[in-house]
Amino acid sequence: MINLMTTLPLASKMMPDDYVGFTFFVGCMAMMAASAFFFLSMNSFDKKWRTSILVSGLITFIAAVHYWYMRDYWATVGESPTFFRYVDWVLTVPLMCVEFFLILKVAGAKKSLMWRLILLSVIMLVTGYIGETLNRDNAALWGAISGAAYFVIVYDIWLGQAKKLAVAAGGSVLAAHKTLCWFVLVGWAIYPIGYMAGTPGWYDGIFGGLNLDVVYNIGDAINKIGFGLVVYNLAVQASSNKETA
Ligand SMILES: *C/C=C(C)/C=C/C=C(C)/C=C/C1=C(C)CCCC1(C)C
Repeated sequence: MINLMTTLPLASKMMPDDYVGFTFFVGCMAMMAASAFFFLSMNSFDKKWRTSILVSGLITFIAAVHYWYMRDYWATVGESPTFFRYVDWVLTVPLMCVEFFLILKVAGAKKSLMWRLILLSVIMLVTGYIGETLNRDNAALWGAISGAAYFVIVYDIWLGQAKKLAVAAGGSVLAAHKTLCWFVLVGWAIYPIGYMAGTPGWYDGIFGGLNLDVVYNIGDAINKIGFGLVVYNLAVQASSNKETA
């Protein structure tokens, strides 16, 4: 028993210069803290905002669990945890699409808008996964297909149906929608940079010096926690204004 304990350490050694491992570790803790924050604050809001806050918490909680695995995978195997990464995304990005829908429901958003965004996000992620793993030789092509789906999402929320609903809702819903749109346009654009840093293609000379995991981990912290805080802020505003919107 004593022997087992000494040969199977509870934590893998963390090298002081392992900045990739460091971002996995800090990312894991940040996601856990954010989840606790969203879950515990949930019941202080009007009923119609609770589901939105719950979804914010689910997004960071699912990420926290995946970061736990990714941190461990990186520490023991020493490779990019691509599989866990994409399972995390394929669960959390559709939930972000749900979040857009929940916010715009007050203006009469239909489920079809939500499913359209979810479908586009799944296309974006599956093609990205194929480019990173199964068909790396054509990574640039898969990345371009993924990018096309990404642009349709950007169009839908900035100029399409979602935008019209946000304008109809007005007030703090419109303001929150706009901020979330910026997250998708600028915050989500971090991911293709990580992809180009980690896959072979015409872009090698531009992004080759960056580390894919560090870029993805920074993107996740900004987009999952920041996105959730925008929704939290909307709930605070709308609950205190007693807006009818
Ligand atoms: C919480 C996780 C989020 C918000 C992940 C978002 C991921 C993307 C927006 C990924 C996009 C990609 C492209 C637009 C092209 C290259 C392949 C991807 C999948 C990295």
